[in-house]
Amino acid sequence: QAVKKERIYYYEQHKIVDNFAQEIHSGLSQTPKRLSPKHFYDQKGSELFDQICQLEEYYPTRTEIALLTEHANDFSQLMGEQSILFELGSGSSLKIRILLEALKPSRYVPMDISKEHLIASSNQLAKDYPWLEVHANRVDYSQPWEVPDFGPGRYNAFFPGSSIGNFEPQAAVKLLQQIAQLVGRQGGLLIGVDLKKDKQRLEAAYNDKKGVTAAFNLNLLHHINSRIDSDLDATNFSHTAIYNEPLGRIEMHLVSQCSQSFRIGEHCYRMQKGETIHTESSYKYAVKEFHQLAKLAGFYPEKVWTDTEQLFSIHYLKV
Ligand code: AVI
Repeated sequence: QAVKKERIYYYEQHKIVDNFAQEIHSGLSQTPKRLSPKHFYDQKGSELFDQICQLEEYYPTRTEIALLTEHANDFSQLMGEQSILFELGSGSSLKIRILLEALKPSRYVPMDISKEHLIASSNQLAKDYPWLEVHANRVDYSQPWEVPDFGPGRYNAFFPGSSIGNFEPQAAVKLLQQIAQLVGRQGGLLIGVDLKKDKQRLEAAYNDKKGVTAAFNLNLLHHINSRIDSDLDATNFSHTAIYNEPLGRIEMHLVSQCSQSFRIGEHCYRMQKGETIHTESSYKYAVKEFHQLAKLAGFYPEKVWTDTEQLFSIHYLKV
């Protein structure tokens, strides 16, 4: 059921269950301990992520924006005008603006977990592009979701930022399958994917000199403290990010600086000095590898764009 909010339509189709405390407990009960990267993004975490995107070492954002700007005409030819455009994890408004201006879709359907962010950014876009109908959908990708049916038309989805890399490959295939269903036959997906490259460059991007990525990682502990009564002390942890070359992924961890025990809610946990909590994986895919993944999900690769340094790729996939 759509609700009209100022300039936009807003939908919250499925009941989004808040499993925060339970997810934290289940992650910290595993060996090795792990927490889902989706819990990075409270207010502070989202601000820190915006800062990461501006860092000199963090090449993905500016490289993707340059690619989008350079090839905007290609996208409108491939995806067609007057289409229905979904955006997954509508985080960066700069990227979507490039695409909206090139494609001039009749409907824009941003999908995001954060209600406040979703409504605020949707209203701003609706204000700046008065010709655009905006249908904001609140969605948690880790729970079953569906979006309203908009009837016949050309459906395309946009999934920028290499966020697909934060899913385990099996889960990534599942999510791509859901997107294929969303856009239907003849539909397409424009997706940004970070490329494999040398270890040094990758590790520098996740261990920036200013320590913003470290603050982003450690903020997960502050986020837990703010939502659950606990005696967790973030100063007992440090940030590390390493490239796990055999698995093709950057791994972020929080390293326990001492032997410690802490309580979160009614549960107690122990950690040895040097033991870690695995907080994020960021998979990197060579073009061919990503094509394989996309095919497993029922897409076929139509076109791919990369920058001259081979840092980042944008794929257009078709169902
Ligand atoms: C959102 N995601 C694609 C980012 C990444 O690069 O995996 C999250 C991030 N983690 C540390 N820096 C940025």
